[in-house]
Amino acid sequence: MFKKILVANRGEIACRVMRTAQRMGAACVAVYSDADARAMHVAMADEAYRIGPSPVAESYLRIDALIEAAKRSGSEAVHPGYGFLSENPLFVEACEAAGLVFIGPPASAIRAMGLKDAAKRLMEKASVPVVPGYHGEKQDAALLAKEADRIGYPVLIKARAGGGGKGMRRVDDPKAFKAALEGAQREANSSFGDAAVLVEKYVSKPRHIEVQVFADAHGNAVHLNERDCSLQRRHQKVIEEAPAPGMTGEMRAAMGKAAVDAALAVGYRGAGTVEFIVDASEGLRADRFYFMEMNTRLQVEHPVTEAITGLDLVEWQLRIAAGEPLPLKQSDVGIDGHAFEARIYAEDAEKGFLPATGTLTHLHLPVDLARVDTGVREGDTITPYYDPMIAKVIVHGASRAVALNKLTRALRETRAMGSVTNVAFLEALSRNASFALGDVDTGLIEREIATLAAVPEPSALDRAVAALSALGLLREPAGTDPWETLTGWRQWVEASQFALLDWRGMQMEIEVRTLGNGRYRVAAGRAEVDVAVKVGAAGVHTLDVSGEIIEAIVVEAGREVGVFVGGEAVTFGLPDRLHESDDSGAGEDRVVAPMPGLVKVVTAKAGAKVQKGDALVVLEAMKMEHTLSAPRDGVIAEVLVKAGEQVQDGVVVVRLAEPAKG
Ligand code: MV4
Repeated sequence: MFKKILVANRGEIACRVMRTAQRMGAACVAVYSDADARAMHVAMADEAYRIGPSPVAESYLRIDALIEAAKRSGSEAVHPGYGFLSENPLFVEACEAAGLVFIGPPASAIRAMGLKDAAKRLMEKASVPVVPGYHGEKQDAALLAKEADRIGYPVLIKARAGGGGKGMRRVDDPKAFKAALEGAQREANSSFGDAAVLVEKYVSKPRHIEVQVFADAHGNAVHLNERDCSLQRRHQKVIEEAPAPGMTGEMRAAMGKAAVDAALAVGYRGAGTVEFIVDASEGLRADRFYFMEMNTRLQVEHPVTEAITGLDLVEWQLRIAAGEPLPLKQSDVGIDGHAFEARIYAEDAEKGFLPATGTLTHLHLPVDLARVDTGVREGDTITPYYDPMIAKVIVHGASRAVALNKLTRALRETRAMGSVTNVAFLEALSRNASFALGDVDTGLIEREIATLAAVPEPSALDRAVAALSALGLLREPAGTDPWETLTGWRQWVEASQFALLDWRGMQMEIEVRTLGNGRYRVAAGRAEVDVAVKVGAAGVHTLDVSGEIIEAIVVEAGREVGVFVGGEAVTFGLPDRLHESDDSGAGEDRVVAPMPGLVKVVTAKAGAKVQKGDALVVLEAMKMEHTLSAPRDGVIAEVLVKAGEQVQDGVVVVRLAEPAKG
């Protein structure tokens, strides 16, 4: 077994690989970019090396820097994780040239599976079922149109160098073929630098079922059953499960054999996944699955396979890379129960799943109910440089229904503040009726996105609890002196107090009338709520609302308060009244970042005279540029940021000198 392994990745997969490697007695070397200098995977490692600035092209994709770090650290092997260089044959060859063991397949296998058309030709030779279609080298339009007629409409045009659905065109009518072909070729050329396409019969009601395979260096190969990844949105997997609902033993054996044949056909070694598309229009049938592609890496969703087999797939990778034979024979591989994985992302489901950023001012993950693979901790910042994954929640149960119920409970227990997340969307999806029945297909999310992504207005109780928190009424009494417990903003009107809350830019004034003995009458808009509160520790309080006893978790983090009641999660902002009521215009002495982002340009200079509207700082956020301008004429007192820095929303970037008196 290796004594020292360099993990050429970041985030949750780097942590996950290190967990197994360290358990097996190997020292782990982490690599990090500037943005990751204090990241969790660096903290977990036995040693760590900086590989460059934050952008991936200057760090995690820098083959020379990674090889250099491996040599300097005396690593024997390199684990690539997934994404980044994990399927780059040049990286494999660079490792081997440097005398390092690449923990993964040979470069030849990666190349063989790299182009869809060649891969499909190879699979046909290995008698692996492929979608009826044309995968040839010839690309003239007339031939492709003739092939489409032979195949029979509807057909799908695909980029041979494509992946994840990019460059795909469905064609239902022969008259539309030429235009669709030209569009697909243009997109393929611009996205992949390769305009070649293949034409396939369109598989109706497609399900994505993939088979985990392992092969060693001694000619052995096994499969570790299948995973169903049909719950996708724009070709991004959202929730994965194993085994596939509706799978029969006969079909599992047929798909498993096909996957093993595919691996053997390319001289595979290590962990791989053979992706099939299944025509589920008449349920799952053993004669309706077709090879799509082979992923020559460990996949994000591998934990659901681990959950139902009881195996550690990273341990298998390390053992096989060290020359050991497969730990099990096919007959030893079993299935126990059912597992789901939900991917928690910093993304805004209501804004087309736009990636979000932010500092996780509060993060509570359901570690009591689920396996949680994460690469971030409370207080860490999700930056725009990398995939905004926060964690993977993996649950297991004796049956699919038990496991799905556990997934819903685990998602209800998940709390995050400081960045928008997709947790509410995932929880709604886990409770979707079709999904619960196992009636999954790749179009489910798109069909039901409106309800799944809807963000409900805060209830009157949510607003009441937030108001009590904002007024400091949920803090355990600090002492006997009433001034000690005077916290937060309050306007004393006889027996009434007012809290100002902000929810998604909408401000609301909430009146709280103290009735004594922990009882309050709260006027939240048109609704009035009578609530008795038993203040608990660590933000966990017990509410009595007209006789109903409800637990409320309340998290105060900076200028936000998170209210988690009855499975609903709502975050309110606490506007700074002082800033608001200030009439000296002092509020206009500061230019603040309106959202988290990257400082791209700083034109402001201390001492310079500026006019209202002059550009001072350009921020890049959400893949767009935002210019922060001077709020008034004046003189710049202080420039507080530099180009290249990350800033959170609300951070002061420029301060103007106080206007001259008089
Ligand atoms: C298909 C298909 C229907 N017929 N091929 C999407 C990306 C890549 N994984 C292959 N994809 C598809 N290929 C034929 N001949 C439908 C899809 C497809 C899909 C497949 C699996 C999971 C999700 C999907 C979402 C949209 C389209």
